[in-house]
Amino acid sequence: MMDNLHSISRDNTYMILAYDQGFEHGPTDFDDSNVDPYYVFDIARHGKFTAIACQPGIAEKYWHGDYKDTPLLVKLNGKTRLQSGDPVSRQHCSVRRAQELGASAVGYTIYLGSEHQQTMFQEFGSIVEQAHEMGLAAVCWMYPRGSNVDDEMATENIAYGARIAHELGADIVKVKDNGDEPGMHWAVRNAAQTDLVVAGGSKTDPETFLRNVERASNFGASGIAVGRNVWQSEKPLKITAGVRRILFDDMQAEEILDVMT
Ligand code: FBP
Repeated sequence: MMDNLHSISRDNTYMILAYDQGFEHGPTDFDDSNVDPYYVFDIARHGKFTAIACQPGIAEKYWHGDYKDTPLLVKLNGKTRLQSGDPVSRQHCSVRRAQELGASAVGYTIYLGSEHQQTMFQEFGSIVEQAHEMGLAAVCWMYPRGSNVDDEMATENIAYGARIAHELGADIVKVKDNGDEPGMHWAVRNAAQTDLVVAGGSKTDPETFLRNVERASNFGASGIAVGRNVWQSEKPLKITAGVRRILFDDMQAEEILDVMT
């Protein structure tokens, strides 16, 4: 395992807080509290997340002082919801800039099946090369999406994405979980030596969310990289404590929910 994978994981497990939704979705995801990056950085620190993922502008202005206790994962591309046609997300931040900001890892989203997938493969390929030269980990957000994709959540497409991320050299691949446990295990197998983590999705109730985290652990995911289910929660640190117990203490969602209620 490369050193920087160690620095964004604990016990070979990732608990990453994602905060790039302001770019991807816009202010509709935010309320009066979580619109403030400090609010989310506080959750990352006090909740003992193993890394925080954000865009470079946020990292530059907010990741300082005690917030640096949480390792930094800088996203190098992004697209908005004000974009039509097959999805493409181009690199807007260099690996060098991410390193200067203090990142341990860099992230990049690929839309598998988009007419523009080759552009994203090429950009991510160069990112992997540069990141590894600089000792940074390369994380691939891999989402099947576009005119060639009938079902973004089909097991076959998720597993295909996991494999491509592995073959492109990603250290970590982040995918959505479609709830099909054997199918997701197949995706883990296809990711092979690339660690697979799951995204959280739009906010659901704590019970469903914690059961999803438990399922991810069961099918062999190396952790999670979630956002809205934590920082949109009324009790973000309580939900985070539950996630930690599942990921690091092998507790069942059931046991945690008993204590939580
Ligand atoms: P959530 O846990 O809030 O779903 O975040 C995971 C994530 O991958 C974010 O990093 C990203 O902004 C978002 O989902 C993109 O998802 P989509 O493109 O499906 O809206």
